[in-house]
Amino acid sequence: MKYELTEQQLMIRDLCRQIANEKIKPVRAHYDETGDFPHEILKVFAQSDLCGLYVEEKYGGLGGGVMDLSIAVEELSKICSGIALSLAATALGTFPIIIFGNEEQKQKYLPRIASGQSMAAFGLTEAHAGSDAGAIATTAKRDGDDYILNGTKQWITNGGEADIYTLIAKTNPAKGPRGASAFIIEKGMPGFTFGKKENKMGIRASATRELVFQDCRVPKANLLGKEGLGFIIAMKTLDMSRPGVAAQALGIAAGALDEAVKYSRERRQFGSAICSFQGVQFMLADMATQVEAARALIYQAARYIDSGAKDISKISAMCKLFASDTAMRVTTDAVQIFGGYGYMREYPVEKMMRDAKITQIYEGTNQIQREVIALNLIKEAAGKKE
Ligand code: COS
Repeated sequence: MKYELTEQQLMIRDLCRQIANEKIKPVRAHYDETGDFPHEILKVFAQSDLCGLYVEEKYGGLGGGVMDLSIAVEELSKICSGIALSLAATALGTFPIIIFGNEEQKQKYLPRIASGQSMAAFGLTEAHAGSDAGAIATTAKRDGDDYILNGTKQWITNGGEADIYTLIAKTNPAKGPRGASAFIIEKGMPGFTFGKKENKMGIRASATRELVFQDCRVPKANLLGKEGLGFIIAMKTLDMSRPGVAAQALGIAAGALDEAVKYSRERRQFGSAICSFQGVQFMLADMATQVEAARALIYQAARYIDSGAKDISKISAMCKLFASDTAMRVTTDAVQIFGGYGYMREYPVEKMMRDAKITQIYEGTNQIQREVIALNLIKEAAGKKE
């Protein structure tokens, strides 16, 4: 299939494919087993100019957008979505600066991220505020030219490894979501420490950690946008980043499909390769069709976002929903095609199935995606003239 990719996008795809096969494949089982953070691979991403794909050239990036990032994440995730996630989660932490940062903030932080010198992370979720993002309890109290932050963020991807954190906290708790604001926080600021490192079912090569703020003093210059804009910043950031999760899910599904096709040609039962059995063929056909449909939707969403369109919530939620459900179905079927071997750690498909699950959960559960899609549909219908 041709996807009308630009020269730059074809280069990104081929480079990521090469890195995934040559550098990541030999070590993915090790990182999955140990849960260690793959610093050596992150260095390769930096040396290969992959950290600034979506950052403007004037800040040291390659000037691409969500589409370029999605292509990279898809390719890397075919081999290890846990390792690919470091790149996607840095984008999630960087989008608030790209969308809402002032010139000074962009000049200070984007070149560090684009060069790979610093990773970024996004801090929204808390123990009692997951789907209900407006219920966060972390506070930021104004004190002269500073804010004083108190609270704990939970399940933060790249937590502890990133140097730059975009964080949502309440500056006016009485105002609900309208009382939230967004800040740029740097590792090492007094009062900012890291809590529990999570031991996860999948994407084990990614770091997931608590961020703890105890009277952490943050200069006013680190406020993103204006006070009270935090919830909108979070929502717009998620609108832009969800295709990245979708691309991760697509990569997992496509990787599992490749493995299943290969295995079905090698594995013999009843005197024939199992790919000659219609029961297996029907499964492979459904898997391939779902993968292709997910790719079409993600590329459409990414290109629409990159076009500068404003009404991106619905398509962004749709591609995340569809691709992650696809990843779960396709990886489960891949394990089924491998049979007993698929359940064993020696084969890669059980890892893919474990990795797939989180894509239905993070950056908004698929139940939240359905709600976003439905609310936008209803809003569109209400705005239409009869
Ligand atoms: N873009 C811009 N503004 C948005 C928006 C978007 N995508 N989504 C909501 N808003 C605005 C609303 O228009 C509303 O503005 P007003 O105060 O002017 O009316 C405000 O934000 C509050 O919106 P709403 O009332 O819909 O908020 P809810 O508390 O009902 O929550 C959902 C809405 C469920 C969609 C939101 O909480 C959400 O996305 N939750 C999932 C969070 C998530 O993905 N967490 C994963 C962890 S982050 S990695």
